[in-house]
Amino acid sequence: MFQKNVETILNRQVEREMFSSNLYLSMASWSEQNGFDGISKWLYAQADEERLHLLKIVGYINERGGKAIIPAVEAPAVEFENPKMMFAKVLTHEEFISNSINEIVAVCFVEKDFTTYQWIQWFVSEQIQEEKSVRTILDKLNLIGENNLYVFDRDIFALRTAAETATA
Ligand code: OFO
Repeated sequence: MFQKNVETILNRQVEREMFSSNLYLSMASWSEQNGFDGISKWLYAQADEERLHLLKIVGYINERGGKAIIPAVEAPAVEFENPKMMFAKVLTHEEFISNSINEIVAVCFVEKDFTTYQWIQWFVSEQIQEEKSVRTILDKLNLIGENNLYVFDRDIFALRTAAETATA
């Protein structure tokens, strides 16, 4: 049986994934406006990925006989200081999402919903990868400094492709 508390916290996650997708879309758009085409491409792809996450949760809630709610979400920021500060925000946000997923795991455990407990493990692993790839980007930004952003922007998409190949 699908417990109400599990349904509620999964719907909360639908909202958070939708916000994540919009946040990265806004960052992608800012990057495009400011000439960072590589960063923008990375963030557009990330926004698409977050949308897939929310669709996965919507599908699961409905499949279990619950009711997925498509929410209105808070508007994301539209201005960012620079790529480094922006990616620092991405990391903070992903850490928030990891905590949010862990809270779902905890609710599944309390409710003894071991089906959802097992299903949500995909998100647990995904968060490890997402945090890792953003940390790699921040390390590179720290190494190259502000003067070599052109090179970083040219090469950033290769980092995404490399991370995807490693986890395939
Ligand atoms: Fe960035 O993460 Fe979705 O889950």
